Amino acid sequence: MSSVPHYRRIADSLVDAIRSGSLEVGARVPSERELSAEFGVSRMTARGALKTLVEQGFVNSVEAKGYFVAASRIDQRLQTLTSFTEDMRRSGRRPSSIVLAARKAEAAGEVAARLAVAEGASVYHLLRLREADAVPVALEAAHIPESMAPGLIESADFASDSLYATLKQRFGILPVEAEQSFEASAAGESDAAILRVPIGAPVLRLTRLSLDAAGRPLEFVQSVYRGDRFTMRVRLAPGS
Ligand code: 16G
Repeated sequence: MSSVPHYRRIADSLVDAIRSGSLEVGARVPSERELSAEFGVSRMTARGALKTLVEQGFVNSVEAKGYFVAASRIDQRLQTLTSFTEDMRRSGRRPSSIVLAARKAEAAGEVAARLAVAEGASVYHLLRLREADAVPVALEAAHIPESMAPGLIESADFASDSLYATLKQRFGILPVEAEQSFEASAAGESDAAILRVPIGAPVLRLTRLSLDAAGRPLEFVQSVYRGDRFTMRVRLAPGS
């Protein structure tokens, strides 16, 4: 008898089927009843296997309908200072955006402090729902001092244009250094509606402060990333 618990063995064999493509994204996963018959285990064991797969993000549970193979997660490398557009292209996905706000605003509070501008200074506010293969995956609220890129909002259509590419091509500036933070959180009512996840679904709250080559703050971004769509990955160097 193997020491691997039955539920684990069943979960592993379903993961193999998902990885090999014999169970495709969106396909229905065998039900508790079908798994218990196929593997000769109790319904409770079969349920344990399905629960494990949901927790690992391989399948979604749809109430009263069953279990379905989830779209695979976006493998987000954190080593390099790249844009959403570049990240999605690298992972073989098509990026798009829905612009929810693109306007001039007065810097206040944390935004002013992080961008090191005076309260009331003019900043661009760009709020975008970011999509990967037309699926909403992140909500990004960027603030950019107007003085860094005068006319930025008017000079591009951010439904299709990349912010970083626009900054580079039109203004000759690039973020060359950034500090990014991550916090686990739960989607509130409005984030949930925009990201099309249930209220309370896991999300990551990210902030990024990017600096240009001269060390000047270029953008301060507060983002909400869907917890079920990303794996954040970083390579660690040996400690000293
Ligand atoms: C990334 C950045 C964001 C930046 C955006 C530009 C985070 C966590 N990431 O999503 O700061 O504004 O790329 O993307 O904030 P774009 O060039 O595709 O518009």
